[in-house]
Amino acid sequence: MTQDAPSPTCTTCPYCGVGCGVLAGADGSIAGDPDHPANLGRLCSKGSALGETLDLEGRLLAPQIGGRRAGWDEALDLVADRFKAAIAEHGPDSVAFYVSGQLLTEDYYVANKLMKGYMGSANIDTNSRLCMASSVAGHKRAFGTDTVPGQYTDFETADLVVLVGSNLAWCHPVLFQRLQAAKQARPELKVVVIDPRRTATSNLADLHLSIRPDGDAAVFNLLLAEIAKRGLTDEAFVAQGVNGYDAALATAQQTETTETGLTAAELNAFLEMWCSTEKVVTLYSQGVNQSSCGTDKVNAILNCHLATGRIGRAGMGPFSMTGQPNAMGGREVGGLANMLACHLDIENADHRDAVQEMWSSPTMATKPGLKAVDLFDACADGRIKALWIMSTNPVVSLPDADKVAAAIRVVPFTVMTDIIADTDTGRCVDVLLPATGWGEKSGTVTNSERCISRQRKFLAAPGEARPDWDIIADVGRRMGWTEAFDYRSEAEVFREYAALSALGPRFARDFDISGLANLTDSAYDALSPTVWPVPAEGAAGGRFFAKGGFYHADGKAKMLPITPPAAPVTQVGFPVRLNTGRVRDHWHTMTRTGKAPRLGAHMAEPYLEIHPQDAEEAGMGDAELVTVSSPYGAATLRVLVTDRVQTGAVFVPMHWTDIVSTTGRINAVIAPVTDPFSGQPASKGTPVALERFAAGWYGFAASTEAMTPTRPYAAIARTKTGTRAEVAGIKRPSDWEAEARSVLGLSTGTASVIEDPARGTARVAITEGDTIIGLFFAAPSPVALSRSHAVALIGATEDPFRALAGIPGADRPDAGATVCACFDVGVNDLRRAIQDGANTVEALGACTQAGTNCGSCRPELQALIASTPALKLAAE
Ligand SMILES: Nc1nc2c(c(=O)[nH]1)N[C@H]1C(S)=C(S)[C@@H](COP(=O)(O)OP(=O)(O)OC[C@H]3O[C@@H](n4cnc5c(=O)[nH]c(N)nc54)[C@H](O)[C@@H]3O)O[C@H]1N2
Ligand SMILES: Nc1nc2c(c(=O)[nH]1)N[C@H]1C(S)=C(S)[C@@H](COP(=O)(O)OP(=O)(O)OC[C@H]3O[C@@H](n4cnc5c(=O)[nH]c(N)nc54)[C@H](O)[C@@H]3O)O[C@H]1N2
Ligand code: SF4
Ligand SMILES: [Mo]
Repeated sequence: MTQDAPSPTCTTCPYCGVGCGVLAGADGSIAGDPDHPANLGRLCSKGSALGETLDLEGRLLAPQIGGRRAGWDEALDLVADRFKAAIAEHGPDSVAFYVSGQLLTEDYYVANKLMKGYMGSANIDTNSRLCMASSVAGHKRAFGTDTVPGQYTDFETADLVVLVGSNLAWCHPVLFQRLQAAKQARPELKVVVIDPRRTATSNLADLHLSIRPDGDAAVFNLLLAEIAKRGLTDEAFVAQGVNGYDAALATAQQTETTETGLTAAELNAFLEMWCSTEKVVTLYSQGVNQSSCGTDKVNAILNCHLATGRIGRAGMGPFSMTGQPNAMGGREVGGLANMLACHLDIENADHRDAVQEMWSSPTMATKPGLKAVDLFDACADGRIKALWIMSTNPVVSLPDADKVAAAIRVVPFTVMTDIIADTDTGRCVDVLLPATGWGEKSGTVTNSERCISRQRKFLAAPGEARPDWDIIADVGRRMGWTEAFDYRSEAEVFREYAALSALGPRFARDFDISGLANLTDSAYDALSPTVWPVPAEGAAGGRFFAKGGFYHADGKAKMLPITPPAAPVTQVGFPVRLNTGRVRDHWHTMTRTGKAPRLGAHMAEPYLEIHPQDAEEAGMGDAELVTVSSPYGAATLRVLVTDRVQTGAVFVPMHWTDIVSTTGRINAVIAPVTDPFSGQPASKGTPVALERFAAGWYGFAASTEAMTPTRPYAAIARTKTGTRAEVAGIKRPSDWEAEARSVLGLSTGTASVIEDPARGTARVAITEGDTIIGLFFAAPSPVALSRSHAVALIGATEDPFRALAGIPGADRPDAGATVCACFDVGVNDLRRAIQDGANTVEALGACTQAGTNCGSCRPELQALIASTPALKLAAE
């Protein structure tokens, strides 16, 4: 008898805030869920590669205390005792949780209840402070609550989509693809990108505004003034539902075009498009939020939508794009130190009392807790005696990151729950607790359009790992609160939370999912994607604010007078502005995407984008190394000369850690400057100095072994057969074979060496029998050779000297750096195909397969097609 293959599990992608539905097979097969409203079957490169990240290598599989393996009882008793002791001796504000928008709603809910209602402090903050806090603060100032009014379909039905500080093509690829498809179907749909930098996203734009850094508020102030000038104010909407119009306009009218960094023609083109199009969506992301004036930028944008009444109707409205899979859910359950669950306010005694009553809790935090940056300051100065970090890696992601590492070590007792054994933060803590990861745990997440989706389990828990909510609840019980934390399933947690949300309407708040409070276990299991609100009675989902109905006490919204910063922040001695962000195929601190060889192949090392003029002035050549420093710290990175960035500004990705690089952890350099309203770090604008790194030699290595970063410059990436490394040193070694073996992590095998002392080059191959197990290339200048070819030779049968030739033979053309991660298609193959006549993305796909699976590389394919003839012209 044949057995049917088990049907795949319907779940949700654990990466970005688009929140795509995934069909996951127990065999690790991954496909997009055609029935999920966020993605309708599509997945991007990261989502498609999820199967490659599920292996157990590197996983934390048992609790550890001080580096030794411990049992759960011992570890959790210790956590409970130490938190209890700290509270008894130093009061509730001596303890803290630092949590994450990657926790599931159920995890988040239990952590928040334990800290705010039982330990009695609001010292629970989340990495969403680094991500969404300015949007939250801006929403609350304007709407009275943290509401995202719109829906994804608005991008498709709009006539103008303005992307502000968003690299949607790389960071929210599936939503970008939806926008791109809509534009293709309806070319009258126009796209504007506002970003100082040219990106894969700006390739789609009809207009790219390369504004002065932090020039956003000035642009939207000028827009508000223009709206008034043209008589486009929606008088009725404003009269009925908006306060503050006159003051906001009067301040906006003070703004000068020069404050934007744009020419009058560029600015006018934008004003004309916005003013002449009713259906406008303005999407904003980290270029807006991560700024010392982030909250003001948000309100400058909201002002324009409020003045015109272009909000909450199909195809129009402001849209704050969330980053993490459950950034939105965290905001709903009160993950931020200044919020209570269900969008209630910690500073409102009625709200507090009502939540306390529902929780039957012995105590309740009465004032906001410490925000992330302040929280780690309090660790450093000894105020925090016990700290628990969950599902975030602050030694990589917080600003002034070296100080954060030191601060964690100051705290007398520290715990971290993670899925990975060795992380930058894990190296600083006393107790490590193993969590189940994506595929092994179950619960809910909320995406950018307020859609609640289920993450479902399709794999067994590895080792002794347990779900986060279960670990937190266990500690609650061990601290003596047995009944309050007696949860037996995530469904039970969810029901309690949904019931609590009935407080939303009682206090005239937007968040209400009380209609889900009575879900049976099986109904919870089967829950299909659901947009909130879900009231106990009446219709669910939809948009907010089309007819007003805001959440300030008088039911009105508020426009705010915004004064843009006079000039971008500068500092004597640090003349360059450091902007940071993301790359297409990595997720944050790489603990998961770093495992997938095809994702590592897109960008294999940390880099710094610098304008050709600046590079020339600093005497820096492409592919050399540069040390970037601020008063806080330094990092050394590969130079990438490009006019995508403005002069005086450089861009560095945030992903590299001490685990995979010696000097790539850029947040050591970032200043701990925060927005005054939201407390969100200004991660996009640190004044820095640049200095060419005086490398005596550069090297490339590929090995069957797991290499570790050990040289003055080193960056390691996973390959299908082991690892690859970019390295550099100061003093040229005298024994290249020994150097190669040390870098490659190979003490056995036969070495074949080709040295050219006159040119300072060396090439070493290590073989075992006929098999190449290691290759090492060194030169006094950046090593030019086909990386993809060298990597492909590891584990292959090949003559070592032929391998060392490094230049592929005629039978093996060099594919070049990976562009399409799904089918491993390199840039050289693509250029050849373009020269052979494949001059559309579709034609390229037909002959190379590139871009035909997840589609994440399509913007790059488009750019390659555009640049290939341009290169020829430049040579003429
Ligand atoms: N591939 C990938 N995707 C991700 C993530 C990831 O790690 N990798 N992380 C997810 C998370 S948590 C988040 S928060 C989102 C972030 O998504 P995005 O916000 O789209 O990503 P970033 O690259 O951080 O920053 C966006 C852009 O802001 C620009 N910018 C810098 N300064 C300014 C300014 O003053 N004004 C304007 N207008 N723009 C400016 C930068 O040049 C950059 O291109 O991505 C999510 N998606
Ligand atoms: N310079 C600069 N810095 C930035 C940013 C920037 O643009 N520039 N962006 C900021 C933003 S927007 C964000 S969101 C942050 C992100 O920064 P982080 O949150 O620090 O980054 P992640 O790598 O996502 O960390 C998640 C951790 O949780 C672990 N993990 C995964 N699944 C689970 C699970 O189910 N349970 C538990 N307990 N652990 C799990 C992972 O192994 C990893 O260690 O970085 C911020 N920092
Ligand atoms: S766009 Fe990509 S990373 Fe984001 S949820 Fe969808 S598949 Fe995951
Ligand atoms: Mo984020």
